[in-house]
Amino acid sequence: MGELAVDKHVKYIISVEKKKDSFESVVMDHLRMNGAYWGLTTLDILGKLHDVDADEVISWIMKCQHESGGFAGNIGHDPHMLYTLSAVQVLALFNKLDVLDIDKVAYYISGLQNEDGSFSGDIWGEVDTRFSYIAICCLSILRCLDKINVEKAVNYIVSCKNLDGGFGCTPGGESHAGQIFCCVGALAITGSLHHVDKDLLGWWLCERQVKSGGLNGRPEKLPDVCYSWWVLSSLIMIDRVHWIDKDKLVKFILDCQDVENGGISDRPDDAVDVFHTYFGVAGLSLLEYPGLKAIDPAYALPVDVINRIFFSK
Ligand code: GRG
Ligand code: ZN
Repeated sequence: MGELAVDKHVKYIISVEKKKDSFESVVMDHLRMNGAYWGLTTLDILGKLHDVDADEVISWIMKCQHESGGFAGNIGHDPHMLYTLSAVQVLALFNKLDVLDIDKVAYYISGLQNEDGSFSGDIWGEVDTRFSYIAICCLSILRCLDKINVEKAVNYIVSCKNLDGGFGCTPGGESHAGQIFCCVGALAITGSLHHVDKDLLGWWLCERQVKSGGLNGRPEKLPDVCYSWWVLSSLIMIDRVHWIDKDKLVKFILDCQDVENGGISDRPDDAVDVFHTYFGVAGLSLLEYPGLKAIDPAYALPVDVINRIFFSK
C-alpha cells in the first residue's frame, strides 16, 4: 500500500489557492470561503498552516462579512450560514476569533432560528438540519449557545430521526450520511446524544462500507472519499468506529491520491479537488494515520484548536 503523499498535497492546496483563474477557482468563486476552510484545515492537519500568510487570509475574511453579521462566500456576495461557519472555523484555526464582533455574528445566526426550533440557511428560508448543525457548532465555538433556543433546536433535530436510526434534512426526509453527521454532531455538541439509538445507527453506518473498503452515503450508492468524513466522524461520536474495517478504508483513501500532482479524488482515478483532499486527509486523521494532527469529529477542527478555545483562559 502506498503512503500519504504529504508534500504533494501541501503543494496542490497552495497552488489551487494561487491559481485564481483556473477552471476550479472560477467554478468555486462563489464558495471561496468554504474552499478556504477545506484547504486551510487540511494544511493544519498536515502541520503546514504556517506556510500561509495569516494576515492576508484574515483581512479577506473580514471583507466578506455583511452588515447583517453573516459572512458571504466571497467579497460582495450574499451572506449565508454555510460561509459563516467556514469563516468562524478559519479564524479559529489562526487563533484570531478576537477580531470578531461576536454579538453581531450571534445575532445573525439566532435570527435564522424558526419557531419550531429549525434553522434557515439565509433570508430566503431554506430549512435543513445542515443549518441546525452550523448554528450550534458556530455558536458553541463563539461560546454563546445561550443566544438560541437549544432545547427547541434539539427537539427539531430529533423530529428528523428515522426508523432506521438515521437522520434526514427535514422531518420524514431519507437518512443520508451527510445529514447524520450534522444531526449527531449537533447532538454531541449540545450533550444530547442520548436521543440517538447508537446500536441501530451504528449498524446503518457500518453497512456503508463496500467491498473496496470505501464508504457510501446511502444504500446502493457508490463509495466516495467524502463519506470517510461524514460516516466515520458519526461512528466515532457514537463509539462504534470499531464496527468498520479501518485498514481497508485507509487503503481506499490512499488509492484516491494523485501521487504525481497531489490532491485526492472521490474515487480511484477520478480528478482531484480540494473538497475531497480535505475529506481524505481528515478521514485519515480520524483513522489515526501516523504524522497527522488529530481532528475533532463534532467541530471538524483540529483537537488542539478546540482545546485552545475551551480549555485555555
Ligand atoms: C464543517 C464538515 C463541516 C460541514 C458543515 C455543509 C455541512 C456542514 C454539512 C453537509 C452535509 C451533507 C449533506 C453532506 C453530503 C454531501 C454529498 C456528497 C451529497 C451528495 O449526496 P448524494 O446521495 O450523492 O446525492 P452520492 O454522491 O453519495 O451518490
Ligand atoms: Zn464526495
